[in-house]
Amino acid sequence: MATTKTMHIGMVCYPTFGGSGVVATELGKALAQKGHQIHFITYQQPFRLNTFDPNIFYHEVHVPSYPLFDFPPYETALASTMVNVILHNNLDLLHVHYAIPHASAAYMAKQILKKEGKNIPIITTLHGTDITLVGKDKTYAPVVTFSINESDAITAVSQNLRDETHKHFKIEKEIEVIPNFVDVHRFQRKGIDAFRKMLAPNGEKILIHASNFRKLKRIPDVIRIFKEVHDQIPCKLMLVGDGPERPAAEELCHELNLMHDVQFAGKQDQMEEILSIADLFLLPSEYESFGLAALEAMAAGISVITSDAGGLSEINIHNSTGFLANVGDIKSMGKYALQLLQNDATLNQFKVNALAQAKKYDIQVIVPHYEKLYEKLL
Ligand code: GMT
Repeated sequence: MATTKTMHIGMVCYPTFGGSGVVATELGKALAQKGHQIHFITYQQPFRLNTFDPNIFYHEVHVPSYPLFDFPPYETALASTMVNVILHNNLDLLHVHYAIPHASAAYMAKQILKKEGKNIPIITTLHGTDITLVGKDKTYAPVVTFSINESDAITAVSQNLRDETHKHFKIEKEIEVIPNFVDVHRFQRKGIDAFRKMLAPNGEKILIHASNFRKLKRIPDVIRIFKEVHDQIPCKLMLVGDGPERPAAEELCHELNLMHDVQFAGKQDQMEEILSIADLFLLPSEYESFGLAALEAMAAGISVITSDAGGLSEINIHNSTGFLANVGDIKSMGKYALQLLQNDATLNQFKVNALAQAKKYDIQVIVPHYEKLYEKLL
């Protein structure tokens, strides 16, 4: 879509491995390619911000330490950096991803800029745990509610997250659903046969899971689903990512005598290459507002087996792109996995369906919704 005006946009996100940072970075990169000037404001270079683009700028938030501070005031440093970046680069708007503490820091920056005679529209995109886990905790809830309501526009990444937000907070504004997206072209299967053969030299099926290994991802379920499959057919499991649940996951693999067929790949940023060798993606999470990792797998033409929590049923279509089961229903998920892996014709049809579904969430389809929203605000 051709836009009428080139915009100068501030993009605020968490830079670490996690869906919200991925979405913010990929959105910024896509907008930069369309000619907009994008200014990332965060405490560390976002991990997917790995290519040079003359339209992309990165401003690091420094939090000076001082012996008095047991808790360095990141939010204050962030708000001040926002003010400086907005003024020095004449930004048109500020888009913050993940409410805490980005929406409240943005509110503070907006008020400071108002005194300078500059009005800066704030867009807050809600991603999931900022609402469902952390945000509704009463330690944060009053500030989260206030700063979301003070945003000029609010978006949520799924209908489920919009509903959850209304359920837990008194939101007076409309929340627009703009779903997450994926660059389908980039995720097209690369068919790196040598890589596949290294992991599965005897033609074993490859199952894969990728996450930040937090409790909510239910890594033990991933391993136990794999065990159900492994008991029946030769297969391998690739676990991508790292986080607090990893030691327990390794222990469980030893306990179930699976270690020789499980690979812990650690944190990886070339997901498209890794996904291209897999047959089936597992995401049995306790909750996912959206499940970007599953969408990326589908874009690589991989069928997915997920729980039915949160917004997962909005992207994974039962008995078409993959299967859904209740959270914790390892037996059903194992049965569904076998149903696909033991029948190549069905598996191939599901893969085709998964890719077709991912195309509905292609970057080219979704990014214009953000541009339209920005233009409306300006
Ligand atoms: O899932 C995580 O642990 C990371 C988290 C984040 O904030 O980065 O992901 C959330 O945002 C992603 C992008 O919008 C969604 O795809 C994930 O489903 C969502 N995670 C949860 O809701 C648990």
